[in-house]
Amino acid sequence: MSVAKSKRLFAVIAMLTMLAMVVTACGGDNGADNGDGATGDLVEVKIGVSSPFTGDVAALGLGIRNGAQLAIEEVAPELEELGISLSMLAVDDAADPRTGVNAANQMVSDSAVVGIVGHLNSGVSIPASEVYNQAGVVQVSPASTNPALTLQGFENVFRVCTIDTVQGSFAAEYAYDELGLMSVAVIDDSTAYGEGLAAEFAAAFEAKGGEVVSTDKIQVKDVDFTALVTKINGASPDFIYFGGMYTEGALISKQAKEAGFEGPLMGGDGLYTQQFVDIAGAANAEGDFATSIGLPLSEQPKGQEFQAMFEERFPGETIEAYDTYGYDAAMVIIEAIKAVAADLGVDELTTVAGKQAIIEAVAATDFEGVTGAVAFDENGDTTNKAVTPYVVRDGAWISYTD
Ligand code: ABU
Repeated sequence: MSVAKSKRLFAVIAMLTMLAMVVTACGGDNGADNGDGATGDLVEVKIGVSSPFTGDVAALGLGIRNGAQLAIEEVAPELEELGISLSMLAVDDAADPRTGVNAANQMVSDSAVVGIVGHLNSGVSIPASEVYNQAGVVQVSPASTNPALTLQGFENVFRVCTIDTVQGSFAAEYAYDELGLMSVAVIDDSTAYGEGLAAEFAAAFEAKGGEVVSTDKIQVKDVDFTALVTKINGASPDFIYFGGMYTEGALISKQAKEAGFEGPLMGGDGLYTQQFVDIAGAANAEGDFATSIGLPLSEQPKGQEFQAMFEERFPGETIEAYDTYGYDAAMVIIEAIKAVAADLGVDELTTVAGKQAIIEAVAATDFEGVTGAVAFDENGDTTNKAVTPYVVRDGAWISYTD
């Protein structure tokens, strides 16, 4: 390990002792706050982080928090030199729109919060974005892929993940051209994400010449898909496309295979976690496909560096699909904090003008993140449109090109 790397890791470990006292596992106000907006001579600044820390999709949500936490802990010593005490305010949104809006209100009511990393679910990010817009606080989603999020005309809303228009058409092209799959049963989970992705996929698949034999809706938390998979089996499509998250997707795969369906199930980034394989059972999931945003960790420009930091900080934990996006989303806000501190002074950071300047600095983002180049278009969408196909082989997701 290089001297520079050792020093960096040492700085991270030293910060842990301090931040462990203010960062808890499942939400609540994690920032050191003495009530007057200052910590000693330092100006107290917080980044809000909200995603599901509990519930069925907590694996992905906790990964986002881990990534953001790594970024905040990494730069905190540098910001302290500038007169800024930076901490994380982590609030569980439970993947629920109403809980997410409450989380958003809780975070923006703390005047030290100058930016939000969140949320995972598009169905949470979209209503919560109204709260951030009203409060004049920047939101950078690491994972919400529904196009509508950034089409609301809100200048404060950004995301570092690409969108489902890109992901859905990529999946359709991939299934039809690369995998030679010609007919599909489409299912979605009735959420903003699942509905949007399934519709994008189906339209693109039909445009290629593929046949959509059926379209069905399920609800999040449904567990019995017997009637649905029996109906799909009767139509004998080449595969099932599911727009939704891994919990329901895995159960559909399991029940379809157990009912004798021989084709694969395919879905989007909401399936790309080992949890999908574990819930479906490795034998049932074998050969299933998912697309996910960006590049595999091993191909992300700073993926190996991130992995080393992660394993040091969270020993025994798994890096999930959005951890590096949570890290880059936090870094987007951190870079903006630094720019505004230099332009206006640290005392302005938590004012209305300071938060507006942070929004403007985020819009001008241009740096090399862990996931690749980070910059935004006029809507606040990332300019990085990479999507990767994955397949389950021997009980684990691998990049399909491996
Ligand atoms: N992008 C997958 C999961 C999150 C969402 O967009 O709802």
